[in-house]
Amino acid sequence: MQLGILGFPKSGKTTLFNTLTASHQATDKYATSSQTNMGVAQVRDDRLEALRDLFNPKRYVPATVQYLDIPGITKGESAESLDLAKLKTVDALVHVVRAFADPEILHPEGSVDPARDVATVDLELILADHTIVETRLERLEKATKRGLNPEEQRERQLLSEVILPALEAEKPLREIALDPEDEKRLRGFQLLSAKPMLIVIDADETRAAEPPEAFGVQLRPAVRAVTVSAPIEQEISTLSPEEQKDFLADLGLSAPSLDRVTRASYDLLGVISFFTVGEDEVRAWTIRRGTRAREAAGAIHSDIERGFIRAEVVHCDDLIRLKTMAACRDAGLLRLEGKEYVMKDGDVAHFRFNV
Ligand SMILES: Nc1nc2c(ncn2[C@@H]2O[C@H](COP(=O)(O)OP(=O)(O)OP(=O)(O)O)[C@@H](O)[C@H]2O)c(=O)[nH]1
Ligand SMILES: [Mg+2]
Repeated sequence: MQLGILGFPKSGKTTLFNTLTASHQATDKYATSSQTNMGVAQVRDDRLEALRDLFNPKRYVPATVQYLDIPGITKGESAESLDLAKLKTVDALVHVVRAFADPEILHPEGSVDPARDVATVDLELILADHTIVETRLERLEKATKRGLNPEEQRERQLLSEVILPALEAEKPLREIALDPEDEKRLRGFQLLSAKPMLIVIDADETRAAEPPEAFGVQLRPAVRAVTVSAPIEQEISTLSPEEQKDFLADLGLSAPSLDRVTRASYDLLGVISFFTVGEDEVRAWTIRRGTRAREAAGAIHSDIERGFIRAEVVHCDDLIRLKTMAACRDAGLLRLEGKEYVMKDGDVAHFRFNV
């Protein structure tokens, strides 16, 4: 799972990236970065930590999310932007919006205005998509002479009757409901405005606990938003857990941004975790919401999916409460589930298979 961080220059992208991925990439008040960074963030999960404390495993493996941090985008250049093109393959976008005041750091638009920046960046994504869709339509138009096959005809209809009009109405494609077939058709184009988006408001320390709405940012469909103070969060991430708690409480926050951003990213992508436990390893696995047991087993190994017999499943809340698998079995909470079972967030599973 990969998320791409984008936004205007000097909005705090790399500061946030460093905190999320425990990296040390350069951030600067004046010089504009031209570097793309990639890093991995662990998704902190209280439930998995409780399981670790129960099993004391040799290996502890939390879920991870990958972040890509690209240089700031320039208004009006999105269609040709090579940096923006790097985000084609990501699963979701993280738009870092500047809300902090600092007279030394120039905003390319001349003033700090989060709602305007959200709209402007959306428009840039729409323009980049528009270019791709138009190019494809021109190609299909040319091909009509030789005759289009049914799939190409359907694609042309989708692009010219649904997608292009939406883009021309300046509507991000993530807001368009498509049937699964068309969604699949569209996925091949890797359009940016079709990707779910997390808006991260980078605010002054004194406003870090305020909701995004307090900055005038209206939430549209398929968008989530959180407020952080990126430099403060970076400081917090260097503290011990106890010190963190005090610091956060002073700011009126319940959890570090690292956790809030990775959690929101996770929710945005419609993914959940299931866990495997044992003396060797306690581990989280990431699957799409709605995944069935057999396919979930494939997240661990394709052999387990192929040879799937059944899953032994207990919810982590029950296991954490009763402490051992045996106690869960005695209480009738350890269930045998077949391949069609829809996995739930927080399930602890053991798969029986035969290859
Ligand atoms: N006062 C203040 N400064 C911030 C905040 N967030 C980031 N900065 C500063 O803004 C400057 C730019 O931060 P970066 O994280 O490099 O911004 P960026 O968006 O990655 O910049 P580019 O990659 O060059 O577009 C740095 O000096 C940061 O310390 C904030 O919330 N408050
Ligand atoms: Mg940067």
